[in-house]
Amino acid sequence: MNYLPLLAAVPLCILSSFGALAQGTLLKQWASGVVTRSSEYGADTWGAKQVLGEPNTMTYGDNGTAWASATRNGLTQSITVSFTEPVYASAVLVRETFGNGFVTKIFAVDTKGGLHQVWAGKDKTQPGYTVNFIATFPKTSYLVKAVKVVIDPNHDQAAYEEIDAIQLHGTK
Ligand SMILES: [Ca+2]
Repeated sequence: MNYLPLLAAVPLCILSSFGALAQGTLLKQWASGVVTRSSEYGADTWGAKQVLGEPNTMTYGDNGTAWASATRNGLTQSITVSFTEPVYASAVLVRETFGNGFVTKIFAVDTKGGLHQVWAGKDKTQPGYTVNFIATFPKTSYLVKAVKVVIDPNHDQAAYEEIDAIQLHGTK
């Protein structure tokens, strides 16, 4: 019996494991730019730019430090935000701060501008608290530079559906 192939295979396995670690480090980025939005309640407070950067809305409720659409209820709304480092994406975090439970779809935007739906479903986030809703999906085979979050403004008829921050999870 020849043991040589087995012995030779061991160092290769170790090497490839280390390689995977180096390339597979999960990067978590807060949104850095607004690409577009369906509407916004204001240009400054409640404006689309309020989703950029780290969270700064710490209490549940109608806060001008989060994005709100122009009307409390009505047509489907969306916001598209970009990130500094394109990544192979595996999750999107949406920080919900009012009217929680409203995310219906998430699209990834590849580096050529192509739109890919990566998540659709029931957002079970409960109202009353600021909550990080995290949508996970199989890692994309393409680099993602932006995401489009689609929301249902009619989820809470008594509230605006507000987003404080959006974070993209992925590997370089
Ligand atoms: Ca509403």
